[in-house]
Amino acid sequence: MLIKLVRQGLGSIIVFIDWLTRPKMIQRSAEQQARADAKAKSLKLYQLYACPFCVKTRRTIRRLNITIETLDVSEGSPYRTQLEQGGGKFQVPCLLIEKPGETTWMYESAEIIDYLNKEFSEDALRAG
Ligand SMILES: N[C@@H](CCC(=O)N[C@@H](CS)C(=O)NCC(=O)O)C(=O)O
Repeated sequence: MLIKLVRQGLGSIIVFIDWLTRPKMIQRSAEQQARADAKAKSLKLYQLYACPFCVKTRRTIRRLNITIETLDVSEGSPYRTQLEQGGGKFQVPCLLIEKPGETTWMYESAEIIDYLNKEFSEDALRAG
């Protein structure tokens, strides 16, 4: 109970600091932004609002100026079950990457951030 309260308190502080220090969004040409928006549609982020690793991942998403659907996996949420069954374990953040004929459940914030930075770089977007 106490641990849960401390966790929630720390989580709220992290979210507040994140809000105060929001990263600047990169700007693209309209054409490149349309490519980025289309590409981001194949992604979903399973997450918890106040989880520090999720905050870190959402900061990258904001900086990259993309919209990725976020699915909250709080207790009782159907997305929690989806994550456990699809990805094989309960851990957030987890990025679901859906490509024709291929589904990937990517865990580990560092790996997700690295993937997003590469996929949404100007060069990758130009290459299509
Ligand atoms: N090394 C992982 C750590 C992620 C992590 O510890 N996430 C916590 C939430 S902040 C979690 O999902 N814990 C599993 C649980 O609570 O059962 C990362 O960087 O993504």
